Amino acid sequence: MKISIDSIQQHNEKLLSVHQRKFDFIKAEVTKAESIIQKLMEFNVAIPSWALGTGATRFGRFSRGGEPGNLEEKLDDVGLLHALNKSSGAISLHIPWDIPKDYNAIKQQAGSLGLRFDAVNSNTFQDQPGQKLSYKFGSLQNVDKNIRRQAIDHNLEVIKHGIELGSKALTVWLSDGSSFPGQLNFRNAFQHTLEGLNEIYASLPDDWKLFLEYKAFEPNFYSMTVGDWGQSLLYANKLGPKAYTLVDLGHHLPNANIEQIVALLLMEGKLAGFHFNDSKYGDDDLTVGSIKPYQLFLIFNELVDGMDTRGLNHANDLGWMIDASHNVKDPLEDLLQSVESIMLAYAHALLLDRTKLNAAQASNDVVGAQEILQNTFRTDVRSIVAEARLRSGGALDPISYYRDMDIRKALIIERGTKNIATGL
Ligand code: AFD
Ligand code: MN
Ligand code: MN
Repeated sequence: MKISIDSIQQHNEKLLSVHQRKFDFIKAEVTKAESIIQKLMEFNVAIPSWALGTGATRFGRFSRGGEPGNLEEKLDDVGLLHALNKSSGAISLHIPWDIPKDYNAIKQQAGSLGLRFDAVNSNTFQDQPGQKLSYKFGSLQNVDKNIRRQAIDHNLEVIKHGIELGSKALTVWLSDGSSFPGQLNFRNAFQHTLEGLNEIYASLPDDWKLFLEYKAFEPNFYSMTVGDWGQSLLYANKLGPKAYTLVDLGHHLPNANIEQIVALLLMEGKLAGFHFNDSKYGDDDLTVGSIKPYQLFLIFNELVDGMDTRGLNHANDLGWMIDASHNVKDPLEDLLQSVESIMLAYAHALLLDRTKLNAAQASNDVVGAQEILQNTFRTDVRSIVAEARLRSGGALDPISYYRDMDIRKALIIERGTKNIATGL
C-alpha cells in the first residue's frame, strides 16, 4: 500500500484555503513563525517497530486487522506515516523480534520510503524459543554467570545487526529487579549489571551511543535494577562518554517532575533522548499528549532551553522516539496523533520568549513566569505545524487523509485480519 503524491496534493487542495486563513493569522501574531517552521521541518521522531500492531493488557488483545506480519510490512507502515506527516522518517528495531533476513534489501526498502534506522533495542526481558537459559530471575544482574554471559552476548549480537543497518545507538532496557524483599542483593545486582554493561559498552563502535533506559516498576514490583534516572545516570557515568540516560515518559512514579529530570540530565550532557508516550498511572503507553499535554510542553521547554545552552542540534543530537502501545485505537492513527502532539509541544517551546522568562525568573516574578508559559501554551500553533508539513510534501490533515482513503481497510484487504505484529 503506497500513498501517491497526487492524492496528497488533492487532499491538500481541498483544505488549503482554510489552512491559509489560519496560518496568515498566526503569522501576523508571532514574529518567529518562519524560523519555527524551519526547525519543525528538520525534526523527526522514530517509530518503534513493536508499536505498529495492536497492543494488549494481560487481560486480552483486540486486533482490528491489517497488522504488519513481518519487518517489510512494518517498514511499509512507517513509510505510510512518514508520507503523511513527513516527521516519522526513522524506525527503531527490537531484536530478536525484527531480525532482517537480507540487510541490503531492507536498507533499500527503507531508503525508498525515506526512512533511516534509529537505535536498536535488545531484549533480555523475555525467553525466546530455543533459548538455553532463562531470564526469569534477571539477565545482566543474574546470580548465574552463564545467564549474564548469554545476556551480554545477545546485546553484542544486537549491535552487529545495528551496524549492518546503519544504526548509531543501542538502547538497553532491563526488566531486571526483584519482586519481593530479600530476593536480591542490591549491590551485587548493581555490580553484575555494571560489569555486563561495561562489556557491551566496550564493543560499541566509536560513533555509537549506549542509551540506558530506567523504569520504576514492572515487571518487577519490589525493586528494579535500573529503577530511576539516578541509577541510570550512575551507570552511565561509570561507563563513559558514550553512555547516556534514556527517559521514557511512562517510567516514573506518579507525579515525578520529568521536566526537572530532563533539565539536569541535559546540563550534565547525559540525556540520551526520549521514549514518548503519555500516562495517567504508570507505564500506560498511551498516545503522546493525550493526558498531560501541558507537561509535554514543559518538558520541551527544558529541552529547547538545555539544547540551545549546550549548542546541540535539536534534530540530531538526541534520540527522539515514540514508545507506545495501542489497545483500543488503530495503531497508525494513534502514532499520527502522537507525532502531532510532539510537534505541537516542540513548536510551543520554540515560540516561548526565553528572554522574557529569564527576566521574570531573575526578578522572582512568579505570576509573570506563569503568564509567559501559559500564554505560549494557549497559542494555537496547529497551523504552523501544518504549514511545516505542507512545505515538506505531507498532508495538511494526516488523520482525515487516512480516514478518507480508508487505509486500514486497504491494509486488511492486503494482509488479512489474522496477522499479528511481533512486539508487546
Ligand atoms: C518497555 C520499555 C522499553 C522496551 C519496551 C519493549 O519501555 O522501551 O524496549 O517496553 O516493548 O516497557
Ligand atoms: Mn521505553
Ligand atoms: Mn515502557
